[in-house]
Amino acid sequence: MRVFEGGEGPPESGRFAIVAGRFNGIVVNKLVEGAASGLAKHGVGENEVDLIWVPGAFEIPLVARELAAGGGYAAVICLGAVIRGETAHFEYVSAQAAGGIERAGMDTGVPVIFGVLTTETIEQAMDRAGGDHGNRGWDAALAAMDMARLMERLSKEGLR
Ligand code: INI
Repeated sequence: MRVFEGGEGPPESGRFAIVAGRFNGIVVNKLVEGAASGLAKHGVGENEVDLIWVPGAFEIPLVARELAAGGGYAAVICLGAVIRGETAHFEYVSAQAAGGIERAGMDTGVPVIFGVLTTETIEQAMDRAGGDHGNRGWDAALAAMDMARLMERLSKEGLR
């Protein structure tokens, strides 16, 4: 049996994009910091990372898709914070973000990573943005490198 997995560290080549929603910026800034340090600690140079801000999580999918389709990125990392306590349209914003981010990856064949927090309260969001429950931005960066490496490997093997 042949087994394939991405593993740790960056791919041999390829840049990374981070698409971040400005809404709930106090949380999302921490996610961006987590993602940037996750990439840096694994040897991705600062010049190999582009950070693109959009108004909120609702706008992430469009930009993620465009970047995945045409930007030459190994992976696109989507970061945002949708907090139920703050909005009546939580369901719409979170569902659009999740579905659109998934579609961006499926449409383009480029890993598009879901690092959007969907929580009940701002406290829960802060816990997951460098607080007691780690940093989802860091986790998203690791998933991006893992998937980028896996795709590179599958390409080399002629499996995609
Ligand atoms: N955007 C978020 O990223 N998080 C939220 O919690 C949120 N709330 O609460 O509404 C939110 N709304 C803005 C939305 O993403 C769009 O930017 C806006 O609707 C314009 O299209």
